[in-house]
Parts: sequence; structure tokens; C-alpha cells
Amino acid sequence: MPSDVSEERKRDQCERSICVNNPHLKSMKEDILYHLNLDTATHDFQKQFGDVKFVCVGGSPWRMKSFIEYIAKELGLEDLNGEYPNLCEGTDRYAMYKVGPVLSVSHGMGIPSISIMLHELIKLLFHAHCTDVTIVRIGTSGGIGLQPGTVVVTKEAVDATFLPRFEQVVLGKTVVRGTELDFELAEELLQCGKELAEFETVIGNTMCTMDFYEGQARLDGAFCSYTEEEKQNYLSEAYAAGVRNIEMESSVFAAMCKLSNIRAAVVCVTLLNRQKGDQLTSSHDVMVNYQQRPQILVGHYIKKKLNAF
Ligand code: R2B
Ligand code: URA
Repeated sequence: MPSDVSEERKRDQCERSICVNNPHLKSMKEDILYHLNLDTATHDFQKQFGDVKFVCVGGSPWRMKSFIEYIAKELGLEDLNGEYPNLCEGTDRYAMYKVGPVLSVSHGMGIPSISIMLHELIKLLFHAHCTDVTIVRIGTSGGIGLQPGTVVVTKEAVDATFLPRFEQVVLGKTVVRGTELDFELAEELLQCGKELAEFETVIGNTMCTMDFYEGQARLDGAFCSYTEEEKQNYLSEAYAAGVRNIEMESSVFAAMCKLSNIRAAVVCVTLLNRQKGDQLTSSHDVMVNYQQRPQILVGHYIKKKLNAF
């Protein structure tokens, strides 16, 4: 084969596969994904996960189980006994479920928690030789200037100063990483929202913070050193910078997916309008209904993609 053809094939393969940029991995005899309770020495990753094409991640284990039940029904892959085993059994850090080409994984709350899960998930997909993977975070958030229940597809994940970056200290030095998401995927998801026409879906920037209370300008935490007016000014500035919702994982999620060459998107429902308040006062049933919306939207997207093949 002429070398330029094989080079092209190699490049194509690389573009479709998962990148782990860590030279130390090669010399490891086995890889223990400690927080997922999975180990390359005792599990055949390629056999168990090699067919994964869609990964959905979200904060709560309960929600990720309900997502797998929902998507199984939608794809006609229901288990007759209604059993979806937790593939991370033996640890209560995270939960993982799989039906067909769909993997559903919980990540807990905040940047450190999702970051640990993503390191191990990305290695899992790499060891399994997965290709053409799409990953979507389906979550909850506080909205700015939106009706509660609106679903926001993230255009850019920004930090608390409205910049599209994720900062991490590595060996005592601050490393800044970009938080670019797949724009085409975001547009496709927005289109799915329009097709469904069951709830409002918009595209906008998502602000990722390190905290739920002071970090999101709430007045109802244990501590607060600012006035209501200062809070409102901050939220208005965020709105002017294109921010439509606030949550706690999107920036590191975007940065890590970009580094590993995975098509990624963030789809979060807004539970309240932060300009109107801080406390979550809606009934349990309303909250459950809101939390199903990102699942419905991403379910529609996955079905559409699978039917196209
Ligand atoms: C949304 O909801 C959680 C806080 O209640 C957090 O994980 C997030 O991003
Ligand atoms: N999740 C957040 O991070 N903030 C909210 O206001 C609601 C959910």
C-alpha cells in the first residue's frame, strides 16, 4: 500500500478513535479503574464495551438508571425482566449501565467528581478500542432569563468570569485548557428539541462554577457577603455575556472530551430562573418531569442517528 494511503488511513482511524495522551499507560501491565471497580486484567473491555457509540453522563445514579430504562424502551432493547445491572457494582462512587451501543454513567456533583470519572471512562473507551463515540452530559442547572423547565444546549462552557476556559493546577502550575464543544452536534440537538416540540429548547453559554451557593451568587447559603443588588448585577453581566444557565461540571467535561477527541455536548434543563430566586420550590413531580427533558431530547437524537444507518 502506498505510504500516503496508509498514512491517510491511520489519520482517519486516529480521528475516529479515543486519544489518551499519556506515555506511561503503555508500560502498565494492567489498568485498574479504581472508582469504577473495573480492571483490564479481569474484564475483557473490548468484548464488554467495544460496541459503545453513545455515552450519556449525568450527576445522579438514579437518573442514569432511569435513562438506560428509557433508552432501552425507545430502541426496542428492553430487558424482559426489567433488569439493568450496574456495571460498577462493588463501588458506590459511580453507577454505569449499558444497553446496545448506549452507555449511561453517573458522575456525582462538581468538577473533581466528574473529572475522576472521566479519566477512567476515557481509558475504558480507549482500552475497548471504541470508535466514533459521542458523549453528552445530561443534567440540571439554574437558568438566567428563561422559564423554568427550558432545556439549554451549551454553545460554550465558560468559567465564573465568563471565559471559555478550564484552569487546573498540575505540578503546582496553573494549566489552562480550552472548553470548545462540538458545534455541529449542538445544532443537531437543538434541531431535535424543535422536532419534539414538547418543551422549550435554546442554545446558549453555560457557566460552570466551583460551588452551588456563593459560586452561583445565591443569597441562601450558610455565608453570603454581597447584596441582592450585587447578585442581580452579576447575573445580568452573565446574561450579557451569553450565559443562559449555570451548573458545575460543563467546563472540565468539555476540556477533557476535547483532549481525548470525543464529540461532546452538554444538555441541561433549568430548574428555576435565578433572577427570580435561589431556592428550588417546585414540587417533586415537576422536578422529575423537568429532569426527564434532557433524556427525551438525547433519546430522540440517538434514535435518529441509529435509524440513519
Ligand atoms: C447541577 O446540579 C448539581 C447541583 O445541585 C450539580 O451537579 C450541577 O451541575
Ligand atoms: N444545579 C446547579 O448547579 N445550579 C442550580 O441552580 C440548579 C441546579
